[in-house]
Amino acid sequence: MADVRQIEGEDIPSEDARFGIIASRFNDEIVGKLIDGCVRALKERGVAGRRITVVRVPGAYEIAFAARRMAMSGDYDALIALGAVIRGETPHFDYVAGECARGVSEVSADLDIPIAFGVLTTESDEQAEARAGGAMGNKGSEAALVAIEMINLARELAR
Ligand code: INI
Repeated sequence: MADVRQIEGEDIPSEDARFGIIASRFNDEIVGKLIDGCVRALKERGVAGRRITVVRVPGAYEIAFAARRMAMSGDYDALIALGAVIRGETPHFDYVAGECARGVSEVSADLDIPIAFGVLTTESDEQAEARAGGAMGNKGSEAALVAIEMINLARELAR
């Protein structure tokens, strides 16, 4: 590997990077923790609050629509999708979770913008809690780091 060219996005955000978070209200207790973890992780790495926008939507199914409008605005360098789809609560879990993921990746590809996917899809409340600041970490914070890295990578690859 020593003789190959490797390109990786840095984990330090550039001062001008702008982040848009789309977060669903369904399972708000969980999603609130994802938002807190995400915003905290961005701020800890030096991102100013004025460079972070949080848009709320009713459920995970609506995330892609808001993400598309935000991407179309040109106001963001990366988006972060946050939500919680819990199987125990819905017979249409697979539709909501599947369409959310499909919609978000379509927006990313169609509008050429990195989108970090921090939407939990779990079997139970307990599994979701564990990933929202519990034993399995905070997927909102992890998504923030992904967004930082992907903005830097996108800039590297655009050169
Ligand atoms: N939305 C979620 O974000 N998580 C869920 O677990 C969920 N369940 O259980 O149904 C859910 N449903 C709502 C859905 O996202 C839409 O808001 C709704 O279908 C209206 O379009």
